Amino acid sequence: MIKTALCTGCCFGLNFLAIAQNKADSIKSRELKEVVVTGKTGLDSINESKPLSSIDEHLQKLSNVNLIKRGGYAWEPTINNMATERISVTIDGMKIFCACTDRMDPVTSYVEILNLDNIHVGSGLAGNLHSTNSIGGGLDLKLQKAGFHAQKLNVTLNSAYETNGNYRIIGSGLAYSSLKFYTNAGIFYRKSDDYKAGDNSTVNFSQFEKLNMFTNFGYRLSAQKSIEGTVIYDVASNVGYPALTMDVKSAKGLITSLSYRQENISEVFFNWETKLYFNNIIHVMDDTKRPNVAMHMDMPGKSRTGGYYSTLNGRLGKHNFVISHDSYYNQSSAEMTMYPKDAANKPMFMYTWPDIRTFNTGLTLDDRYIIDLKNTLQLTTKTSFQRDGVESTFGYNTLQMYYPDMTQYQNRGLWSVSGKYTHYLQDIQLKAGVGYGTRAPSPTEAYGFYLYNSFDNYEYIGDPQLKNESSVEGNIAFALTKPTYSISLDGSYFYFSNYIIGKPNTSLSTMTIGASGVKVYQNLNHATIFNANLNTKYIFLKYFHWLNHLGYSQGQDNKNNPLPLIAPFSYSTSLDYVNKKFSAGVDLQGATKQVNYSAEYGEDLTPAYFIVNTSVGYDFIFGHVAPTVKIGIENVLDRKYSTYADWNNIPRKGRNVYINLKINL
Ligand SMILES: [Cu+2]
Repeated sequence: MIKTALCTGCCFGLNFLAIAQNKADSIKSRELKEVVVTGKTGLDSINESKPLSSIDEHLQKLSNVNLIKRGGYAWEPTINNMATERISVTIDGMKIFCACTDRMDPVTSYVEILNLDNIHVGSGLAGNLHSTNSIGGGLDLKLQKAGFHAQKLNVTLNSAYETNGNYRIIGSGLAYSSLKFYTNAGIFYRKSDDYKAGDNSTVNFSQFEKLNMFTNFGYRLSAQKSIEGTVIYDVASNVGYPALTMDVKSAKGLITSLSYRQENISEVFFNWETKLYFNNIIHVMDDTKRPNVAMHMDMPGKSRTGGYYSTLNGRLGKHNFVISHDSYYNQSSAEMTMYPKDAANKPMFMYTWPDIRTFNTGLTLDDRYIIDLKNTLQLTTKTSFQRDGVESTFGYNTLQMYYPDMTQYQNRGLWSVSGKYTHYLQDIQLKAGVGYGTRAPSPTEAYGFYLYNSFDNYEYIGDPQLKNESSVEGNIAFALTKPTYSISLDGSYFYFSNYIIGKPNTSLSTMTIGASGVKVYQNLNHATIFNANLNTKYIFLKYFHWLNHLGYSQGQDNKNNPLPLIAPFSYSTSLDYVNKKFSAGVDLQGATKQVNYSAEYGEDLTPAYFIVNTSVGYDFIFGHVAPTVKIGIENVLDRKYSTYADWNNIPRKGRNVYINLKINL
């Protein structure tokens, strides 16, 4: 159902079929282009053990993606051990920014798995053509499009139940295609109570509820011209965050776009797409259900983004190129009102994001030069201009007390350049790349005001005068693909200058009761992050697939101390039996002890763990109706564990039995 595309410009880790495809395609230079762009490959419904898993559950299977968890819902994705401020997450190329100062609402939380055709994961500086301000990589969530084909209507009904948390999922999707018009539409609902950890203890405040409505349409104006549109409305309500001190009353996202597309424009230009988009995110936090709240707080946040991009694809001789221009304007604001217990005292009001405005406009050039059948060279560069500041006079005056010579708005120039060389030698593919890129401080890093971080128990203040962070990246990858087995190894190294991170400032006093102190974002002279992945696959007795993954990462600051939230050595192995209608699998996932943790940022030693999961699936056919049933047990051994990425060590789910049902009508 959902496919995962991994930019082969970065890492091989995910799927060996992609590499095999690359190999086959390398024979014809024309097809090579298409493969290198997205390395598109699939985890189709029969091969996926849990088709109605959340996007988060799906993402965590990917080689260089991890997820930071603060509860049962809306996990924060990281790429190459870099989180929201260093990566780009887009929906069909649209920029969307979270409305929560506590990172409760990553962009991935506003879509549903059934909305998606595939997820494009790009590693590093050249990760995603639509990304801005990203160093670690980009996730582009590609929406389902029925497309202009012969007339066809497809309706699916989906339902799932999970025992742990009494988790219910129901949804329906529709896809209609014709030569003139197509549409996709869907409605999806999830609701879970508190889940239980491995020792059968309930993790309080881990409940959630989510409703998602989605539609996409396309209309063909002529043989080569078409318009397309998207509307997504997503509401999460009563979402608990057991790792944080607050929950969410409601998180609403409205995401819209309209685009114009023209194909086969001339001999040189074959595709031109221009998209206008607007999205509005409204986030309301809630602490009224928590016991023993020292001081009740109201903390609403909102984020609105309007933007456009125009992308032209062309081919000239041995050059396959993309020219893209994009602009966006974002308004992020969040506030906090504290109500003292003694009603005689007045409520205190603060702008935590003082109506922050960001305008960014940039030009991307990408060229893939096919030197010959065995060698290609790709060069990508992006130059952008950014103007950001605080629109609220109240917020500006407050920040000025800390930075007397700050200006209300400021301009920044950003750029990145990267190159990648690929060599094909029979069954072997070799890649080597280098790059340099910069990013502007995020709204929190530049203008955040007394944002409490429950991880290290500090309050954070931004610095509008931070320098841009920059990084040099080097990466290599090797892949060997044979009909029955494959091996791939990849590594990336980032050397940061002016790395942005919060450091304690003892001259400032805290506002939150019980906080350890105040940290201010600063530029560290340098920092490094290293990632390596090994993947193997072996197919035997025709139907058995044995996959293995090993991952290792390291991150250090300028004093060789560990950076926070860097994954320890991790491993997974899975054995699947896949025969036309029947599939079954067992897998084991684990990590070693997190030795290199950052005590300074609130981390402690995370013990080693492993868990075992198992599943079976069958595709039935009853006349015109084709139900697919998947049943599985997660954490079969009911282990109580948490990983390095679990905020405040909240334990993960204990044993969970699930059933997924999908009916094609
Ligand atoms: Cu929030």
